[in-house]
Amino acid sequence: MEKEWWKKAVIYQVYPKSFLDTNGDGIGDIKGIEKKLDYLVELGIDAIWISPVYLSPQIDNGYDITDYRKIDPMFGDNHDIYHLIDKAHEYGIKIIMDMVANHTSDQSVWFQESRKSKDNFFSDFYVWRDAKEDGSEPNNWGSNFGGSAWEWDQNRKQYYLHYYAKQQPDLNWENPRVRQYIYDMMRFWKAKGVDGWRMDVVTSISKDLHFPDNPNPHGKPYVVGNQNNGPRMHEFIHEMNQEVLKPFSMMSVGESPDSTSQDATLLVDPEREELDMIFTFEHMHVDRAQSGVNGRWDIQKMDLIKLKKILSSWQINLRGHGWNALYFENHDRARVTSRWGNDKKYRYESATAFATILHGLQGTPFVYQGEEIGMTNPDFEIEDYEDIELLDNYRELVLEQKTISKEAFLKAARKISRDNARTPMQWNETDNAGFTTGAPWFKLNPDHKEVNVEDDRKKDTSVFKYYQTLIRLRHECKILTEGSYELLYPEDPNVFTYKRMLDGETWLIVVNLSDTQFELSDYLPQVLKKETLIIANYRDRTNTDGLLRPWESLILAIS
Ligand code: TEU
Ligand code: CA
Repeated sequence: MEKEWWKKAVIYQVYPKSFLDTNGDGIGDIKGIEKKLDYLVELGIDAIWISPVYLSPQIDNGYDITDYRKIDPMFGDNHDIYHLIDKAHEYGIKIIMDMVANHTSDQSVWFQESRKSKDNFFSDFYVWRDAKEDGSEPNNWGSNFGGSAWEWDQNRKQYYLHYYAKQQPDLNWENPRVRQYIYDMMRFWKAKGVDGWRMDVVTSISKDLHFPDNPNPHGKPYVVGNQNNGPRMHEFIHEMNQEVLKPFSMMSVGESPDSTSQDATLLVDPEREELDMIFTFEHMHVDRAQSGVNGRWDIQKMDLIKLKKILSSWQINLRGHGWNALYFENHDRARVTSRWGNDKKYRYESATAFATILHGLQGTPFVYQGEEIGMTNPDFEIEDYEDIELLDNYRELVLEQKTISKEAFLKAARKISRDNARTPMQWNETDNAGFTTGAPWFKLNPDHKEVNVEDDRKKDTSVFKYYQTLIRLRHECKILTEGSYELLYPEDPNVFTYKRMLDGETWLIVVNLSDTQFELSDYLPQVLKKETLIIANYRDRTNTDGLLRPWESLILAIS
């Protein structure tokens, strides 16, 4: 296998539950992924990251795992995934599995045993602490899904820690046996042919064992914080690298909610032998109000100047020190066309504009299912949503604490909630969009009559075709993988312009992220000897004359 194959690759994320159902039970399955391999080959991607398909009670859609080595019957069986891995490899596609090792499901045998007593083999597999004298939680830490991060266990008469739902107890990585069990599980999947790992909140595995209270400026009962980059994080990740990733050459991309481009270099510096890439959250918070009482639900208009600044800092600070993972969408993010684009009047244009920004950068682009046809956020009502994060936060903030109105919460949910990306994949214009012949587990986006794979691919303005070209460029043009980066016009609030340079060649990426038009020449060098259009999302663009129209994007080779 080519070393560092992922540097030239584009990786496609499948959220299996919503991808394709092949047995009519309304839930996407592993056979559904296999059925669409030829579609993915046509798109041109190199690897698939599959969100969790392991045995799970599905409290958090599979991010609560009961058995790491067993496929949940809802998705098929182990044989199905082995078959998929082999088939994908025949097509030249690599398989990246999701490793959720910060926590398990409370149904896992490890936890079931752990809660039985303080002195059995599994007792120390989780983070248990005594109550304070008054019986309350060990500290004021909050869970990401609302309430305390501690849950009382009547049997052990102790609290256990859970950064997410109370059905997702956090593993105790201080215990070497926990770590060895995880590494063994990773070797098991390597033996089945898995090529790499996406590591769920891997920066949370080391806890601050002093358990200090979090600062509480708004006087809340519980506060989320201090969950990442704990004291032994680098040590644990390095150990995992030495035990599994390096000897078995597995690719790794770690989810890293709290890293800035400065601390990221420690995680991805090849010499430190930790991870190949990380997913930062920094650029995804440019529409979050600072110091809001309601966390992610206090939103504001997207700040393009800030987005440019953050993406540029990652391009520059990681260059020569580590590799970027590039994304705008995944199963935790809304559809970018609706979130930051104009999904009504300029859906095709804004979908391709964001794609151009992302695929023009240095790093490995990740495409989330449906992003390649410009799928949008559905305008759901509260009753339509399924996600535990959204529903628990709604109950706590709107109904209990009343710090945000129902209207404001719903407005935010329609913009940024995770469920926006989890509606079934839209394959065609039929009633269930070709996703299932049964009753879908989750409501479809009503726009599937207009927005679907079959129709998109027939159009001149096809988001899919645009992605095909971008992905081909990533494979063929060294300047995209290796070229240096320079941001132009950092203070321009509407247009994102940057240069990539390699061996005397310069590419200019110009993307209008607004409904307004501008003089294109304002964004080009004053003297242009030669210009070659590499890609453009307005089909009538053949040269650099005229206006830069709403959401217009282009890549030019210039000299
Ligand atoms: O997400 C981690 C994470 O930080 C999210 O809670 C994020 O803050 C939020 O979704 C933004 O709205 C990972 C998984 O990707 C997510 O699906 C899981 O729910 C979570 O871990 C727990 O496993
Ligand atoms: Ca099914």
